[in-house]
Amino acid sequence: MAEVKLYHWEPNANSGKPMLALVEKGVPFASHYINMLEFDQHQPEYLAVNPQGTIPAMFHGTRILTESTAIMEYVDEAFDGPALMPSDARDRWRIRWWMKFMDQWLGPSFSMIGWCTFVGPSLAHKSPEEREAMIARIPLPERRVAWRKAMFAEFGEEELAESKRRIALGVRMIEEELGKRAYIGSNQYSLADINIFNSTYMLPVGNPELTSPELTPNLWRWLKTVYRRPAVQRTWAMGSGRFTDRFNAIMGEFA
Ligand SMILES: N[C@@H](CCC(=O)N[C@@H](CS)C(=O)NCC(=O)O)C(=O)O
Repeated sequence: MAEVKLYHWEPNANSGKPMLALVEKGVPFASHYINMLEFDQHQPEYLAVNPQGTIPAMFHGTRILTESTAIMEYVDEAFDGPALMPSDARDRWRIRWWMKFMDQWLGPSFSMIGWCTFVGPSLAHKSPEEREAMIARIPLPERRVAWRKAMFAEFGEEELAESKRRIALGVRMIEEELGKRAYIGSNQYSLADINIFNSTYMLPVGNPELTSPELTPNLWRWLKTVYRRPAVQRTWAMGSGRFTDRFNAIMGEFA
């Protein structure tokens, strides 16, 4: 079998999606940790893999794949193991609807809040000159804008308020969806669950005002079910630091 090599950061958001899909399918892979906070993703060695300088990226043999959701679909189709898409056309459509919703509308809001409260402050120890030099190496103009805002605390009040509005609304929508069926988009665990879990698994500690057994019983039941999956636990055990610590703290509640 051709070797699979995954370039990823922590099991979180976009990096976590292909990690979790590979582990669910039982596909062995070589893990290349990219330290996003040290800007490994903008070093020439990684730009040779993905010239956009974003993670994740995956090699399957000599084939290189980018875009986290598209990689998950590839993983599901290219390898044996449990199917991560149902066979019913309407279920497949719902799953794709939810993944698009997360990737285009809700995910960027989670990301903005995370960059404002965690990613930016993690680089506060670097001098302004060092930060400017890091920004200058970023290939995508839109990522330069995001990094500048994070590093120099320049996110505007209006855009932060809009992200918070989207998160509150998104949580309500997921709660309603999970009142209709066992998982997101269908009655079987699928790529939509992997996609959405990667951005919502921290809600119990990050947004307890939005997510609790009382406020969102369906979402709570789903989080507990997904946290308990062996592949999910194996994936988060591959992480380091704050993300895995938080995962383990919440897992403690769900055990
Ligand atoms: N649409 C891309 C987005 C990739 C992306 O922006 N990843 C973030 C990490 S979650 C990243 O690489 N950030 C580092 C940077 O922008 O320098 C995907 O889904 O793979």
